[in-house]
Amino acid sequence: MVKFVARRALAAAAGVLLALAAGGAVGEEAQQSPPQQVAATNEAEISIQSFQFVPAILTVKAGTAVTWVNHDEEPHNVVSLERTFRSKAIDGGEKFTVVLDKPGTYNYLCAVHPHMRGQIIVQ
Ligand SMILES: [Cu+2]
Repeated sequence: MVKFVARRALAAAAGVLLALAAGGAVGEEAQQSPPQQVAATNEAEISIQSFQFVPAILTVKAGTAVTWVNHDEEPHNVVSLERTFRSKAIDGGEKFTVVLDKPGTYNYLCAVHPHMRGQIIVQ
């Protein structure tokens, strides 16, 4: 009887130790997991709508991927006056993306409709 009680006590103590060990392990795991990282938002969008670039002037940080989205039904294109980039015809619903790494001012137009002009300032 005494032996039996001792065993039960031992088992209970072992159970507590196991629980503590498990708890400790979970705690360590939580501490070791890396902090949540927010995805870099180095992306910007320019709408082509009603034969205009919106916004006409866009300021971004160097390394930003700038995407033009043509919301018109007519095809447009995007041609850098500094010859930094030049898209093919962007059909309605299509997109064109360029990554601008170097700070500076980039002027562009739609060669199909040269009155359509825009500017991107890369900081
Ligand atoms: Cu156009």
